[in-house]
Amino acid sequence: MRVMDYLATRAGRATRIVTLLLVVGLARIVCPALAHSQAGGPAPGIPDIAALPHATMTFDAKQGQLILDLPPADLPASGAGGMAMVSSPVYQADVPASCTIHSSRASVLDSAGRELPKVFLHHVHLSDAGHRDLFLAGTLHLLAASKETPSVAVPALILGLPVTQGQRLITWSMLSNETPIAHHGVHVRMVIGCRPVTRGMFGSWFPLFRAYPWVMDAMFPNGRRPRSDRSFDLPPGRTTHSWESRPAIPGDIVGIGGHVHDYAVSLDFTDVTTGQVIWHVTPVRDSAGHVLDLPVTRFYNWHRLGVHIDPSHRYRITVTYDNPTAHVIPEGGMGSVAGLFIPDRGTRWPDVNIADPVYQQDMLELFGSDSGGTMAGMSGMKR
Ligand SMILES: [Cu+2]
Repeated sequence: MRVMDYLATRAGRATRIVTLLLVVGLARIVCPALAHSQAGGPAPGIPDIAALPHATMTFDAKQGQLILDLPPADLPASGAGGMAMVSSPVYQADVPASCTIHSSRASVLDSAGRELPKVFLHHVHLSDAGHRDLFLAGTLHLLAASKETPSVAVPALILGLPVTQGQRLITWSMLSNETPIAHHGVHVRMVIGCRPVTRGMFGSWFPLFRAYPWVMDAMFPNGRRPRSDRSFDLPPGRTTHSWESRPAIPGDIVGIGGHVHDYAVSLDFTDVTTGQVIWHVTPVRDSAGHVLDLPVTRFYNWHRLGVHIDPSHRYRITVTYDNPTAHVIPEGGMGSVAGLFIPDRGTRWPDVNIADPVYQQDMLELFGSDSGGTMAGMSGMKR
């Protein structure tokens, strides 16, 4: 464990975090809250995934649960007016049994196995090292949780994210301690509801749909990882950021939600090829411009599965801010959309292409130095 022990700025800007939780299910945290690496120095390169240290993943067939346990860490007490942060290395974890994921819950356990308050969990991530993301050539991000993330679930017989025995996943976490008490041997556990792949006449019918999480960020392809920075400065007045890409495979988007900070005025997801605005949302704000809520949209009903997207089209995320103050708000803006995606029948989820520069950048960011840095705005975040 590398330990970063630094002070969080108490008087940070009032950054409202709208937790991204889709009505249809799987949540992802999208606010890294961490600023840039300051240590500098050469990138350490991309290590061999197969040589990474292991996290433990077991399968409880009776309960239909994958249990992921990251190795324990020591959590120092917070300093005066600030919190201690501990960032884990990246671990590998092999899937012990084939199943379809339909729920997840993350917790932090002490050395005696007792659950600690959720506030200790800054974030935990689980990715598929061998498959790419829908819109980005980096690794497929499966699950994430933070202290704001409630347990999430989708109907197990209708939707499920398939994983197969022996599939290699990667996981990493960050813990935070705001208390003056050090905790030793603390570890992160994810309990992942995963329906066993059953044989027999009807066993293979369920779940009815394979569902994968997807995300687009206005700062892609940069700063995808929680250790890097996806926020941007807000000068006075209007600021717009956008990013566009093609999905790797065709399918249906069945739900969409987003994440913005204060002074955001709109977030859009557009089919650039046809000009159709698939999703336009205006954050619910108070009179001072603070974001109170960001509505989530479902694209399915009794006669329609979702919005079909196709690799022959380009899609764009656009976030717009209007900063009413007279000064630049450093790292004040973020914009991302996320949801669930159901691939067309017969399509195979694509592997990563290790020669792709975007994949290489993604891995360099994941494995890059995370020493140093500040937590500007961290404690100013509200939800
Ligand atoms: Cu954010």
